Amino acid sequence: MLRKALLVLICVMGIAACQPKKEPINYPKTDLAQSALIPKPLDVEATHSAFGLDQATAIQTSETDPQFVDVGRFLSEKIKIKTGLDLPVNQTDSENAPDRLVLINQSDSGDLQGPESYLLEIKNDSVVLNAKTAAGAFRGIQTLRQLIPEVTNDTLTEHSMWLIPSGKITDTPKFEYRGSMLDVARHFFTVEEVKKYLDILAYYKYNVLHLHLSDDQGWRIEIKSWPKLTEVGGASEVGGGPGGFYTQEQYKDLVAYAAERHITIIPEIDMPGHTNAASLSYPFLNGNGKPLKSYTGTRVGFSTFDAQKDTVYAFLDDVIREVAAISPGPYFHIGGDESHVTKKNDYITFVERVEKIVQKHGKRAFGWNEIAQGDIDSTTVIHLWNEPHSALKAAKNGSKVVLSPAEKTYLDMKYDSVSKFGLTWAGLIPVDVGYKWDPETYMEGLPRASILGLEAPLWSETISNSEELEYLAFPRAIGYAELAWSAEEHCNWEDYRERLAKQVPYLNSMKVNYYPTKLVDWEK
Ligand code: TNX
Repeated sequence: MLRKALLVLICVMGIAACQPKKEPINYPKTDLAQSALIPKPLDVEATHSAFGLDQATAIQTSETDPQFVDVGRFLSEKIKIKTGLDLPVNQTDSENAPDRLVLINQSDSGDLQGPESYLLEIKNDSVVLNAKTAAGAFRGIQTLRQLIPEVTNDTLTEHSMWLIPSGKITDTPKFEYRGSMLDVARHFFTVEEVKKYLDILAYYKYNVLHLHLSDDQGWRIEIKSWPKLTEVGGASEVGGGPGGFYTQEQYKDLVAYAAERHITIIPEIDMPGHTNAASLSYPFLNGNGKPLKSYTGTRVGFSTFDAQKDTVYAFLDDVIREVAAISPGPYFHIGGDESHVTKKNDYITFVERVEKIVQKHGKRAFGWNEIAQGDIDSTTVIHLWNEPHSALKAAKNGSKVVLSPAEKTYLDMKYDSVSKFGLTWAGLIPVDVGYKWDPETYMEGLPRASILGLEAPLWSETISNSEELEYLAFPRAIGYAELAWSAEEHCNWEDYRERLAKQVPYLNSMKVNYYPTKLVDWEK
């Protein structure tokens, strides 16, 4: 392996030594700083030449961490889809030395600030990506993917060559948590639909997908010890459709697919309210004293678990144990929102007991801001959506806060009065309004150190398939990717809207049904 590494090094330092008499390529002038990268990187230095990606290019990765090899393979696959080039990964040998190399190195350089930081150096004959972790390398290759042009320049050589502008990019995220949420409870979304959403999130450097797995209208995750949750509770959705659920195998497949993209899935079982489907499956859970019926409307706040029964907590111990066992991420979201028919004392008792169950199963609890009414642990994360004062209270006690203010980040709010899908209770959120705010100063009095990150939730009362999901999510989710990653001084609407316009080829290649807002001059 050492010999191979040495060979690669020699090749990079002097391609001429390995490949005698190759004419140097006369690269045109470029400007890396003008590239339409989203999220905008921390620092970009252009060197005004180019790297020529072509069939004589090979990918070489660190091999000590197998995840770096996976990153190399992921890049090769995406290059193949975009250009048709089939670049070998870690197959360099002396007879077949490549002309140009993409190197993906594990590095401990002090220039790399955090686990997701990366340095990308693009020269004539090499692209060198350095990162401390495979997650950092994965974020770096998204930048590289975005830099590969749609069109080739075949006037330079007799074959097709994709010119990548040269220079150096130093990049690191603003927030460690950059998420979106998908409500698969109001309407069910299939494994394939969720995978497509994950693909697009990964391209814009998201690292969390929060799945809202249960609500009044449906229960979406198989629980082996309580099978009626999906048999009964999974068979409905808003509007009377068939519903659906993920088997544990399917959920594990989603978790693994997300992990390949360095995205963590955070499961949410919403409680004690939003629980009609669970109580319909097992009526002893019900605490609202009313007869149970399947619910396919869109009202909230009418259901509750019985917070005083030990059997309810024994049930929840099973549910949390089973879901936690197939969710490798650090968090378990317990919901906690809009429990309007749970008595305040019962609500507090409930949250405090469930938080302990989550911890017993090795996870940190996470909940909508209402849970701060309880005496919650400082390791529990508060998910702000509508009540800044409760998030502030929890932050004072040491909790981290994830920001999802409805008026700014709710992907299910309509863009404007003619939007086809969406709700309006938190206001209209046109693409510029969703982008033009500063998450670091949004909540007065909340110290920067208390902010874990940003999440854009997509509730699904008004949408039921990928096309409708994409209409609401895009392009807004691309803007939240930038607000969550890029330094505040780089978040500039005029500059962003030009870069957003240039996402059309990618969005079209993915067949994304984005909303073509008139606020952006979309590239034809
Ligand atoms: C409020 S935000 C809810 C959801 C709805 C959403 C619709 C939150 C924690 N609860 O139950 O689906 O509004 O926009």
